[in-house]
Amino acid sequence: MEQTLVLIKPDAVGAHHIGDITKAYEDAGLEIRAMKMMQMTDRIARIHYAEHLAKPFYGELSAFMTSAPLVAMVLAGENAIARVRELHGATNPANAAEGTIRKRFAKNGSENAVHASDSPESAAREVHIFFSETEIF
Ligand code: FUP
Repeated sequence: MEQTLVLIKPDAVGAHHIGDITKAYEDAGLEIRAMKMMQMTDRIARIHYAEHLAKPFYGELSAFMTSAPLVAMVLAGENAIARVRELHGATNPANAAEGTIRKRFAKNGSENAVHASDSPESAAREVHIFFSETEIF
């Protein structure tokens, strides 16, 4: 079964939406294979967001992601990568479809509640930034 890396970002953790967001995944039939609360460090941010390091918004993105705890998860299911991104909706909640997690819980296009891997290659890379093989069930 396909696996994907999800982060419930500091804004959604701070707004007490861990349960709502986790329920949306379970209601959609996705399986939680690993889960932990942690605080992202600058080093983890540089590795996780390597493709955005040179972008003008990187400083703001990194400051936000390291500001407070997040919840990291590995979700599994048929087409999990695409299905989770569909459940999340567009990056900016202003463009996200009704009922999606970002429409329901994101503040704006930067503090946008959740992250999910966008391809099998990024899922394989990102899962192992946050979890070792023995932490994934
Ligand atoms: P997504 O795949 O939906 O997480 O979106 P991107 O990979 O395009 O962007 C990664 C993260 O960078 C987003 F979650 C939010 C942040 N971002 C900004 O803060 N400002 C921008 O202008 C674009 C993205």
